[in-house]
Amino acid sequence: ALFEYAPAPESRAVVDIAPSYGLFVDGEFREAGSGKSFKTLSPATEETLSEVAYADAADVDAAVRAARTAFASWSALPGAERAKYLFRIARILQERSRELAVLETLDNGKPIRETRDADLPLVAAHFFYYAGWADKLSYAGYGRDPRPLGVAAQVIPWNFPLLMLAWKIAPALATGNTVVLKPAETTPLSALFFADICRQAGLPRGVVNIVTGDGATGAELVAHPDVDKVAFTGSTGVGKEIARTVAGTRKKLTLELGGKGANIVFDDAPLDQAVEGIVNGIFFNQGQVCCAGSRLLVQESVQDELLDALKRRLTTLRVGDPLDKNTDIGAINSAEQLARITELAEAGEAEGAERWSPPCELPTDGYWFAPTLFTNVTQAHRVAREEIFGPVLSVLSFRTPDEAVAKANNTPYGLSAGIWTEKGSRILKMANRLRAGVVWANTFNKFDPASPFGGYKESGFGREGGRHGLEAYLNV
Ligand code: TXE
Repeated sequence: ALFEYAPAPESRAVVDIAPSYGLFVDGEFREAGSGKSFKTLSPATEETLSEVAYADAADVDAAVRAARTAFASWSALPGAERAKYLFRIARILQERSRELAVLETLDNGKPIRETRDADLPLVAAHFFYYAGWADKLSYAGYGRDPRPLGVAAQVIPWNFPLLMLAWKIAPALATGNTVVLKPAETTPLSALFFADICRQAGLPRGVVNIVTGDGATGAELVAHPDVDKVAFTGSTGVGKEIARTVAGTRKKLTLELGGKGANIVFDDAPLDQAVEGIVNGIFFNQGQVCCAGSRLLVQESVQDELLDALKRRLTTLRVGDPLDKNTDIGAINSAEQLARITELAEAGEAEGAERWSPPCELPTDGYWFAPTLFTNVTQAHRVAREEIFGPVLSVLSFRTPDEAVAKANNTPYGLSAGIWTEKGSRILKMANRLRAGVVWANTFNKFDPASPFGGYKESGFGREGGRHGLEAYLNV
């Protein structure tokens, strides 16, 4: 080991994971009709955490029916009444945040430092934020009696299980819709704990339903004829498939898909600060972030200096036990994801890019990938074009702002970008020319529920968060 340090593991005992879980339909947990189930495991150790019910078409149908029945009374509630439930949920999320942070870290593999300081605070903030909207929709110009869409089918990924749930469920409930949500197959547990929180908050039965399962379960849900709205976050391929399913139906659709964000560093940037932003941009959540700054565009005159500083910083990152409070980089979420990252990194080498990682010992059990830097990258390389969704940074250089814009925009995606410069005027000019839904300046991966988030181009359409996030769930 490069550094000697005392491990400071968070206590696993703060969370009580049952050996098995049912689906959450119409306010209660129940077995899948078929009796089928699947295992969810800890990606850091490969130990089984629990056995979870597998929903098929009949279970999905029961959940959609429950949501439809609940819609009549939920949508008729005064906004102030819906707000009370959302505030209550937000407070319970805060009260149970330590338990939920440990749970999320166990099921997902991400460091406890992140679930504790980023995921959970943002989850609660999202419910507080939309609770505040529930009784103010008419003032916001959505009419005296704003019209919810009906039953929302929501399919979410594994990289931010509880946060993506919050982004989906909070605005849907605030506007009077009811929900059937399907969490990802590798991270179903926090959604099931959330179901328990709904019960604890006294949320009327059927307003929130959770169906656990895989892609086939998601496809059943999206195709269900009594769904009014589909909201999806996940891979671009599945997003396109869902768009085809929904085409020609009455269903409204929002998609939040992949990205290949550029972090652009100009020669006048405070380089130490930029290094921290670059590290946060690509190694937060092991790089499994749709808006990750996975391409570094650095101005040629400072390239050597910046790369030296960046490499020094990478050698200080601690990779290992996600429950250790000192850990910076945890486990990759699944064997499949690890295989995808490995394949793309190997393609980078085969295509002639130069691969570098700091010396680090990876645990033997579980799914791990060392922080990785690719230099000598051209725009044609796969590591510069494809979403890797792992702790892998591809470095390109530029000379002029025009060249930086052209390279940053040279991607089918358009979710995020970062600019590092002391010049305010340059920030504004660049931000206007970057085809990305969010542009950070002298920072990266900053989120706020009041700020709309979403993509250009193949990163999807529709916005989540902010006032714009309401429009995805209302007939305006
Ligand atoms: O995603 P999927 P995967 C990207 C990232 C990653 C790649 C593959 O590049 O390497 O996608 O990840 C459900 N109809 N992102 O395979 O399959 C599935 O059960 C309806 C970016 O895990 O898209 C899960 O709940 N639903 C991304 C959810 O879709 C279907 C986050 C996401 O899984 C379905 C995740 C179908 N036909 C991956 N097939 C981001 N934008 O943040 C699967 N699902």
